[in-house]
Amino acid sequence: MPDSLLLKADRLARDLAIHSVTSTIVDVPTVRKHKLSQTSVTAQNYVLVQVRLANGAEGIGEAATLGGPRWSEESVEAMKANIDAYLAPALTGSRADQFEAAGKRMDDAAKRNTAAKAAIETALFDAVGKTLGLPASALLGGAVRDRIPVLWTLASGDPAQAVEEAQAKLDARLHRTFKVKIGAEAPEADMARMRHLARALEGRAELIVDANQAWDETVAVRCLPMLAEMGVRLVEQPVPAWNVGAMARLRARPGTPPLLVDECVFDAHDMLAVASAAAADAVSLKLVKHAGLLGVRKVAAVAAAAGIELYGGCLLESSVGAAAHLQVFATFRELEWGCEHFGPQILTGEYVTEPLRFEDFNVHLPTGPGIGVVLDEDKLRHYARS
Ligand code: MUC
Ligand code: MG
Repeated sequence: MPDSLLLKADRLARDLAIHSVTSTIVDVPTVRKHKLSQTSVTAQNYVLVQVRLANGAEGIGEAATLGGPRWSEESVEAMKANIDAYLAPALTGSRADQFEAAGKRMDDAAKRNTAAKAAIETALFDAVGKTLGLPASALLGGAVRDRIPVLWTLASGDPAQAVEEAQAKLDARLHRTFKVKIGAEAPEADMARMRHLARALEGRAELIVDANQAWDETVAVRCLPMLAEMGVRLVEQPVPAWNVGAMARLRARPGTPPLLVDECVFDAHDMLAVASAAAADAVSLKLVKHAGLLGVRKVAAVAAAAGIELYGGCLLESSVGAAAHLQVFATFRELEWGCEHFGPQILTGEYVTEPLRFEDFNVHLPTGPGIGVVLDEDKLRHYARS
C-alpha cells in the first residue's frame, strides 16, 4: 500500500478514538396515557448517550424504558449509573469503528444491561457515520428500502377513545394497522373490547394485539381462537417470556392466529431456542433487547434462517431511538411485518432538530449521515432531568 494511504489510515484510526461517553436522563410527556398489562405511562423516560471522538465528531444514541423497570429490568436511573461507572470507562480511548470489539468490552464490563449497551453502540455508529459522511445503514450492509410501513398502538384502555383515535390516524393517512394492548383487564373484558374495535374498524384497518405476557396457557387456549375469528392478524407475547413451551403448544393448535414473540427473545440464543421449539411465526426486534444494531442483525439472522418473520419493534423511542432502528431495519431483505416506530408521534415534544417524517402510512428513513437525526441541545436541556 502506498505510504500516503497508510498515513491516512493511521490518522483516521487515531481520529476515531473515543474521547468521552456521557449520559443524560430525559423525560418527555406523552399526548395521552399509554396502558399496558403491567403498567401505564404518561411520560417516556430515556437515557440519551453522547459519544465524542478524538476528531471532535459527536454521536448520539437513546435507550427507552416503559414505566421504569417494569417492561424489562432496566430503569433510566440504573442505566445511567452503569454507563457512567462501568460502560463508559471500558470504552474510553478505544476505537469507535471497532463495533464488535466495543461490544465485547461492554460485555466484559457489565452483564446484560442490553438497553444501556444499545444506546452506546448506536452513538458509536452515529459518530463514525458522521465522520465518514455515511448513514449507519451503509455500515450495516446498506439500505434496501427508504421507508417502512408503520403501525399505531391503541393503548388508552377506552374503546370509544380508541376508535376515535384510529379514525383520526386513518384520515391523516398515518397508520392503517393498529396494535391493541390487552391484558390489563380480565380476558372477557378484553375480548369484548376487541370485538367492539374489530366491528368498528372492519374493512378499514388491520388489528394485532399485544398481551405483554398477561395470560396463562389456559386463558390463551380459550382466547386465541376468538381473536382469530375477529380477524386479528397477529398475537404478541400472550404468555410469560419463560413459557416457550406454551408458545409452541398454542401455535400447534388449530385456530391459533400467528404468534409474535417479544419478551421471549433478548439475544440470539433465545431466538435459537424459540426457533428450535417452533414457538413463533414472527419476532419483534428491538435495540433495548438485543444490545445494539449488530445484535438486532444477529437475532434477525437466526430468525430468518428458521423461517420466522421479522417485525420492527419499539419501546416508544423518540426520533433518536426510532431513527437508529430504521437504519438497521432498512438493511433487511425482508421485513414482513413492517415496524411500529410511532413513538415520535405519541410524545408532546422531541429533542432533535428535525423529527422523523411520517407520510402515507410509512415512516421515512432519514437521509443524513450516522443515524440521520441531529440533537437539539436547547431542547435536550429542556427535557433533561435536573
Ligand atoms: C411492547 O411490548 O411491544 C411497543 C409498542 C407499545 O405500545 O408498547 C411497546 C412495548
Ligand atoms: Mg410487546
